[in-house]
Amino acid sequence: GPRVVAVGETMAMMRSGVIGSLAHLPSVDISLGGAESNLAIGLRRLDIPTAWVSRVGDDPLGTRVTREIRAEGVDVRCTVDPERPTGLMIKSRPSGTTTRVDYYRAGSAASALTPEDLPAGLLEQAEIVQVSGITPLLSESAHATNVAAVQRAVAAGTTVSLDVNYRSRLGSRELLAQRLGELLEHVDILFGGPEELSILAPDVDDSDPRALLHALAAPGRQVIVKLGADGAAALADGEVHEAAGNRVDVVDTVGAGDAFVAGYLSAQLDGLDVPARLARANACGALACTTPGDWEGAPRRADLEALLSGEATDPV
Ligand code: KDG
Repeated sequence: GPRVVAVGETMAMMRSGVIGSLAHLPSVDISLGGAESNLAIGLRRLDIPTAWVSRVGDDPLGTRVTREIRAEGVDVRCTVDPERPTGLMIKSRPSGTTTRVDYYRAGSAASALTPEDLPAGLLEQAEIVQVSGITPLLSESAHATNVAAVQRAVAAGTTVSLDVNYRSRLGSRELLAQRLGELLEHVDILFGGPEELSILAPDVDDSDPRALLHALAAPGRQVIVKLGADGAAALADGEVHEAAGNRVDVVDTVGAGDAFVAGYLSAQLDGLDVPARLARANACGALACTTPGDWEGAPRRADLEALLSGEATDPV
C-alpha cells in the first residue's frame, strides 16, 4: 500500500507561456496543479508509493486531473461530486519576471471535502500523512477533513507532516493560525517559508529563521524552514542543520516548495539523516524551478544524481 497519503485540492490549470495580461492574451493551454498532488507526483517519481485524496467535479476537467495524476503512478482516491465543478486556476506572465495566479475555486468540488472522503484504512496503513494550510481555508468541511486526517493518523501512529503553504487569497493569517492551531500539537514534520512559519509563531521576527525553528520546536518534531534560493534549515533533536541551495536557471518557482517536501520526505523514508534530507530537498526544489509547470519538473532519481554530480540533464 501507499507509504504516504496526501490530502488536498487539485485544480485544472490554464496557463500561458506568452508574456502579457490575460486581458489580451490570445490563448492558454491546459494542465493541472495542487500542492498535495504535486507532492504526491514528486514522491512517486522518487519511487515512494503515494496516494492522493480529494474531490473533483463530474466534468471533463475533473477527468483530466485524476487521469493525469494516475498516469504518474499515484494512487488516486477521489470522490466525484455531481454538484460542484472542479476548481480552476489560471497562470499568466504579466511581465517577463512575474507569474500571476488567478483562482476560480470558490465552491469547487474540493471545497466540499468532508471527513467521509478519507478512505477507511488508507491513512492508518501509511507511514506519513501529508496535509497543508490550503485545505483549512477552503471551507469549514474541508478544514474538518484536515483535522480528521490528522486525528486518524495520530490514532494509528502514522507520522503527520504539515506544509503551511499559506495562500493569502483564501483567508487571513489569523484564520489560518486559528485553524492550524487545532492540529499543530500533532504535527511531527513541519514545513514552511519564514513568513508562513511566523503565522504559527506570531511573536517571532520572520527575518530570523533560527528563531522560528526554535519557537516551533516540540519533542520528536522536525521543523524545516524553506529559504528558496538560499536553501533551507531544519531543527531536529535540538540541533539546527543548514543547507545551501543549488544554483539553477529559474523559469518558474511555483511548485518548488512541493518538490522540496517530496525530496525531504522521500529521503526520510529512505532512512537518510537530516543533512541528506535537506540536500535532496534543495535539489528537488531547484530542479522544479527549471520548467514552467507546477509538477512537471519534479525530478527522478537520475535527475538528482546528475544535478548533485554537476552534470546537466534535459528535463523529463
Ligand atoms: O504549491 C503550488 C500550488 O500553489 C499550486 O500547484 C496550486 O495548490 C495550489 C494552490 O492552492 O495555489
